[in-house]
Amino acid sequence: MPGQAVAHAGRTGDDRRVSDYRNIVILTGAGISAESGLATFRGADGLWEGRRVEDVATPGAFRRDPALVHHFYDARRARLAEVEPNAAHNALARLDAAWSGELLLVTQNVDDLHERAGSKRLLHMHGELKRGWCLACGERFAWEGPMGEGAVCPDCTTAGQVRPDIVWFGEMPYEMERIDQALSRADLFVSIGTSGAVYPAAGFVQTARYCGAHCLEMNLEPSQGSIFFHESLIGPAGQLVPAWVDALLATPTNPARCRDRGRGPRPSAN
Ligand code: BV8
Repeated sequence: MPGQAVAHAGRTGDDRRVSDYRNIVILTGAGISAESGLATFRGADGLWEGRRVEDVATPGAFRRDPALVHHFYDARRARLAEVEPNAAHNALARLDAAWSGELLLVTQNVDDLHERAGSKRLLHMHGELKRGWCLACGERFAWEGPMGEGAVCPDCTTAGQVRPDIVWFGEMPYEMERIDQALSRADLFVSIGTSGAVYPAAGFVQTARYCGAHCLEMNLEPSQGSIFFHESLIGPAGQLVPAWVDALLATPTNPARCRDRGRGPRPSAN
């Protein structure tokens, strides 16, 4: 497997064989879209570079200066037309199509590269650039092109009350019950291209581990939560993820050893 492997030996949950995995939860961050040409948040040319998060990604910022916030998100939405999913996105879509067990891909990203690669069992916990939310009627809807302050709601036709359907700091991420349910059933938790700086996403590894999952991260550098992972593969996602998916799909799952969640302890190995 390319990339430098750092195994944190002797932690519970690492006695698993690949063939034991049935239920998988994958978390992705901005790092998985970096090789497609999308800026990350904290990198050198990071999205937050020169901008205070508070000025563009909080409800307060939108009340204070909606034009600035719309400009920030309109530019990112327009950029999507100039980029394509990369080998890491495509590999996860392949896994989604081939994996017979449970699989949930939770992305912090608001870009549309996972779905353009073909991932189906996917949820955007921080919203999507290509969706809008009308604060007048509460409706949410697909949105293409610039939004701007004068945007008209396609449902109630109110003008000027449409905001990006994106989770800003201080706002509750989407589908947290569904995510917690999947984490509690996971045999394998995989984190790809995220710095582990933002909660509640940064806490998923602890929840998954606590529930007995084997935890693996693939990242260009150890994340802030690296200590909680059983394994860290350090390198570019575009290389690590396809090789990891190939290895996983090449391993016949051993249903006998798979943990039937909630139906008694897993049969002993020997
Ligand atoms: C909430 C949408 C309350 C907007 C985003 C506990 C402790 C401390 C603070 C908190 C806490 N709980 C809550 C908070 C506050 C806050 C928070 O976490 N603050 C941080 C800064 C300390 N959290 C919140 O406000 C959350 N809401 O808690 O609500 C609540 C609770 C209950 C009920 C009601 C309310 C909401 C947070 C969501 C904010 N919205 N995104 C937008 O996109 O514009 S967060 C945004 O930043 C992203 O979605 C993502 O989550 C985060 C960025 O992180 P990454 O994606 O990891 O990107 P980053 O650049 O940091 O790292 C990239 C990584 O990739 C690097 O490690 C790099 O090495 C690697 N990499 C780069 N290239 C590659 C690569 N890896 C592999 N291959 C490569 N090629």
